[in-house]
Formats: sequence, structure tokens, C-alpha cells
Amino acid sequence: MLPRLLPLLVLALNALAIPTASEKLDSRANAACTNPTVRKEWRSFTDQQKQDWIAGIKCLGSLPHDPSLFSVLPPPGQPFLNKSSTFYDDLVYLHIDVYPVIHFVGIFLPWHRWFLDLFEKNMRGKCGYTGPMGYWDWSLDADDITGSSIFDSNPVTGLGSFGPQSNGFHLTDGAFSDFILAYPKPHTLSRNFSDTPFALGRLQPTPWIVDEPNTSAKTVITPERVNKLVTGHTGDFVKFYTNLDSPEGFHTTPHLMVGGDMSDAAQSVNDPLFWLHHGQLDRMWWMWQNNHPSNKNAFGGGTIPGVLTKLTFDLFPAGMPPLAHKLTPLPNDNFGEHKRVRDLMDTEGGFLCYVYE
Ligand SMILES: *[C@@H]1O[C@H](CO)[C@@H](O)[C@H](O)[C@H]1NC(C)=O
Ligand SMILES: *[C@@H]1O[C@H](CO)[C@@H](O)[C@H](O)[C@H]1NC(C)=O
Ligand SMILES: *[C@@H]1O[C@H](CO)[C@@H](O)[C@H](O)[C@H]1NC(C)=O
Ligand SMILES: [Cu+2]
Repeated sequence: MLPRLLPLLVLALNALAIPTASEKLDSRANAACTNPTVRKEWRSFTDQQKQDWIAGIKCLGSLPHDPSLFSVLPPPGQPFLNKSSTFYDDLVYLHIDVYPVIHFVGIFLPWHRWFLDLFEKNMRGKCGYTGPMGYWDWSLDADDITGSSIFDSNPVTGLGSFGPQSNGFHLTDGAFSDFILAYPKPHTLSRNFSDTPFALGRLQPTPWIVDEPNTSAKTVITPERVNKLVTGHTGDFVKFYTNLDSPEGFHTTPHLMVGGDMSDAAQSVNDPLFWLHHGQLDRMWWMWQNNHPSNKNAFGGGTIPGVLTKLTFDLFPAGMPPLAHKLTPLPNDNFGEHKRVRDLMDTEGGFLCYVYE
């Protein structure tokens, strides 16, 4: 039990921390955001941009492990850090390692916003990527998910389709079929679609959080439901977040319906679709923030996930006390920049500088 609770205790202590003088200076030194970059839906990338984005990911996958990534003990059931892996694997590992303290808590959205920015800065800085960052608006695909052109089999510009069962669901088409990932052990990407992703057999670690196991994915990810979410819950961040990340909701459904690597919550960064799916979730937060002045700086939730038991999850779907606040640090295993919630609230605030198309 102790290893499971240890990261939670560390987070709880961190949550009480106050910023240092150098951090205050650092955040005042943020450059003004005068020319925000524009994040685009994957299908409005040009073929050249798709090719470059894919090449950028493969470039991160060709660079060595960065020794600044610091991990003491993996969460229960998760692999140890592999120092012979790649820089892309480091991004995967960071998410694995901090997984228990960044999901079903107040910092879920700010943390993943920080993580997308970390990915972007490394794509640009280490791999010379100059194109747009992207998102996958899966609501466009609710009527025909597997027929979506997001699952394009083109070997240069396509993200690939679903792996055939005969190949253990490992991809055989698209640009990533030969992309080797290190966690939990060396493998190539897999995807195994299901329209009933909450049925027993998929969500094993916490099956009890599922209320409606027969939910059909296509009924969850509709444009109408997205619109209702981003125009509702005015001023109430906790309600907005818990609706976005409900058990059969907008966050879990695309992960679990795609299956394979995407359906292993902690290790899902293995699939490059992760960045585009989380781009969409970040865009939904951005849309909500821009929908009403009282949403812009709204934040809340707890720092300890309630998911360990059904009772605590029902009571605290956005995390248990101690409460999260704008000075709560985002756990980063000494990787990338140390930031706090307040640095991630405004996508045009200086530390960040982007909008969504
Ligand atoms: C670590 O990763 C490298 C590169 O993917 C792989 O060759 C090696 O087998 C991995 N080691 C372990 C213990 O998984
Ligand atoms: C593929 O998905 C089906 C349906 O959820 C599941 O029964 C099966 O175990 C999965 N297979 C693999 C290898 O992921
Ligand atoms: C879900 O579907 C299965 C198989 O059709 C059925 O046996 C089960 O009762 C259903 N569960 C609920 C909660 O509707
Ligand atoms: Cu995550």
C-alpha cells in the first residue's frame, strides 16, 4: 500500500508549497504573446505538414533518453525507467510515472496542457519542426468512427488504421507501423477498435467506476454533447472538468475505443494519437474558458484522486482534499520546466502562446 500512496503524499505536500523568489521573477519574465500559433484539426494539415509532424515524432524517437528524467519508483504495476530507450519514450515514461497524481484530480487539464507544450517545445527545439500543433476533433467522426480519414493508411502522411487481429492488433499500415516503443517492453504500436469500450475486458484496473458498461462510443463523442459541455457549467470548473472526464466521457471514450496502446491509460502516450486526442480536450477547455468571462480563470478540485474506492470517487470525482489551487506545482520528474497551475490558465499568457482554429 505504501508505494501506491507515496506519490499521493508527495503531491499533497507539494500542493502546500509556495513559489520561490526566482520563480516569481521567472513568471514575470514571460514574453508577451503577440503572435500566437494556431493549432489545427489534423485533417486541415496539408500533406507536407502531416509528413513533417510524423517525421518530428520519429525524430524524437531517434534521440537518446534524457538523463534529467528522474524517477525513484514506478507506480504499482508499471515498468522501471529504461535508460537505453529514446527521448520519445521519456515522454511516455513521464506520463506513466506521474499518472496516479494527474488523473481524476484538479490538475488534470493544466497538467496535460503543460505536457502538450513540452511535446511542442521539443518537436520544435530538438527536431526543427515548424508546422502547426494539432488536435483530433473526434466529434466529426461519431457517425463512422472506423471509416474516419484520421485512420489513414498512407505510409508517409497517415497515422495508420487498426492493427489486424492476425498481427496481435499491431499496426501494419500508416507511417508508424515500424515505430518501436520501449514501454512496458519493446513493441510496435497496436490499436484494437471497440464501439463498446466500457464492456468488461477493457477497463480492468477500476471496472467499478463504470456505471454504463454497454455505452456505445458513438453516442458519447457527438458534436451536440461537446457543444453542451463547452457552453455549460458557467464559472464552475469542477463541474466542467468532471463532465469532461466522467467515467464514460470525452476523455476516456476515445482512449478506450481506439484500444491497444491508447487503451492503457498510463502508457497511452505510445500512440501519437494521444497528442491529437489531448489537443482536442485542451481545445474544449479553451473553448469553455473563452465562452464566458467567469470561466477564464476558474479552477478547482482536489489533489488526491478519489478513484481508489467507489465511495470516494462518487464524492470527489475531481479529487479529494487537500484542494488544488493556482500555486499547485505540476509534477514533472525534473523534466522540462517546473510550472504551476497559474502558468497554464491562459494559452496566450506568455509561458504559452497559442489559440485553436
Ligand atoms: C530498453 O529499451 C531498448 C530500446 O527500445 C530495448 O532495446 C531494451 O530491450 C529495453 N530494455 C528493457 C529491459 O525493456
Ligand atoms: C481486442 O478487443 C476485444 C474487445 O474489447 C477484447 O476482447 C480483446 O481482448 C482485445 N485484444 C487485444 C489483444 O487487445
Ligand atoms: C450489457 O450487455 C450485456 C450483453 O448484451 C448484457 O448481458 C448486460 O446485461 C448489459 N448490461 C447492462 C447494465 O445493461
Ligand atoms: Cu494522461
